[in-house]
Amino acid sequence: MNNPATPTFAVVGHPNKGKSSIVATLAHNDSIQISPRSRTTLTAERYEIKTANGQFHLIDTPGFQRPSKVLQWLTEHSQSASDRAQTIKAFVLDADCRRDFPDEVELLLPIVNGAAILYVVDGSRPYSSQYETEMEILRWTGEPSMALINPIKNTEYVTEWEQALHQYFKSVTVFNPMLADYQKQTELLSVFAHLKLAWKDALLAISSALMATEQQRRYDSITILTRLLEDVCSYRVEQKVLTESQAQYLEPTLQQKFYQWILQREARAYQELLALYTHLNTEFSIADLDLPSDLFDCDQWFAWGLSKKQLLVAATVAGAVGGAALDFAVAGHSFMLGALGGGIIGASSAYFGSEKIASTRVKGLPLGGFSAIYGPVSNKNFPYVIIGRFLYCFRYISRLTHADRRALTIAATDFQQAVEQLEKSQQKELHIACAQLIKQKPAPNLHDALIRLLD
Ligand SMILES: Nc1nc2c(ncn2[C@@H]2O[C@H](COP(=O)(O)OP(=O)(O)O)[C@@H](O)[C@H]2O)c(=O)[nH]1
Ligand SMILES: [Mg+2]
Repeated sequence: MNNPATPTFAVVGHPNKGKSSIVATLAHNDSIQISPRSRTTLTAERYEIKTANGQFHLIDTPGFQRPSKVLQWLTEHSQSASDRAQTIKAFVLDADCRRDFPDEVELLLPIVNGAAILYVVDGSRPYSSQYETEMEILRWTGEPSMALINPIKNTEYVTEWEQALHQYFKSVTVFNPMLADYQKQTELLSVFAHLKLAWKDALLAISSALMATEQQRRYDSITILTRLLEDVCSYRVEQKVLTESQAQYLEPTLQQKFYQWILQREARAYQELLALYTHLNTEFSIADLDLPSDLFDCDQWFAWGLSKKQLLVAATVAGAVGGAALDFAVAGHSFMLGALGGGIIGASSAYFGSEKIASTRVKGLPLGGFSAIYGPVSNKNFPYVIIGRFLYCFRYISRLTHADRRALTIAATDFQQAVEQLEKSQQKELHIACAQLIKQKPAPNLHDALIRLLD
């Protein structure tokens, strides 16, 4: 039995219309079974969505199997419209009905117990009057309801569906569980707030809590990135050796150890992102995305980090090229690039240490022998590459709905655009923070500088 104060929705409809997908997306639960085979969901499953301002429940149900026979039973057992809700109750309690119509009993039971109705149809398949039987049965329950058109393959029949559904439902909306972002999800709850006044305050409070959670997740994502940057930019491997030449000989080994650690640290950040967005069953690897995946191949860096022009700007504002002589407002201006092009580009690539990511140093030890140290990263472009890769993965993971078990594609140049869209002072703050990281100095404004990249 439902607590009548807890907004509860039964997601119902024909088999294979995306009911479980919609529940997965709204419940942020990627363990819910979704399948192209019908009758994957055999019993009604309740999912509790808890927020700081209260909870709501979603009930995934099996699809209608024999609606005509069910409506026939109902009609035979009803005298007039005034007893229809009672007749539905009698139907779910009737032992013969439970045996003959297990799916319908399973899907109607939560509604009898006070759940509101979300009726799901596929907008890429034509409407037909066979659905009227299902809608008629739902109308008999007398419970508040809303229709969701899921455009599974395309939107070809959406208009036709809208016209038909409006005959049975006060509210009809297109809802694609694969793409529905946070706004679309909370919008759905807000619409429902106006369909059932008893739940209005609760649903509006839940919507605002969900919005706040989304903002918090964005903030926490940047915390994950900030820690990642601090870790990868300060990391070094060290090994004791007997002679200086042994240290040089060791460089490839140290380098490999170093690279491996950085990659593992980066992968850990992506796992943290997945967990933050409750994608607990999603396999994710940056190597699976259709972009250069080798972090240590500097030739591929323009796919991730700043453009050449942006690197020049960064070098300028971080104070390495031309010092105070270059005003940030003109840095990167096409006139300046044209006039000074070669020289400045050369200077900035010297500033960024174009080829090497890090190098080996050898240090004499007080008690004899030497220490070979690889790292930390000296290439000033490196933080931007890490940021670019992270933002790419952030966009992927934060937009991935819990119904979507496939891969998304996202433009690789997003990071360069995000930097362009910052105000000059914000760009400057970012460049200075990145330069501080490479200088092994504290970068207190790093989090603030990074979070603006999400806007
Ligand atoms: N492309 C696409 N496929 C969808 C969408 N919604 C559901 N599907 C697919 O349709 C099939 C049935 O989905 P499911 O949620 O299990 O439907 P249910 O039987 O109504 O619970 C699955 O293969 C889903 O991946 C959608 O919006 N877009
Ligand atoms: Mg299902």
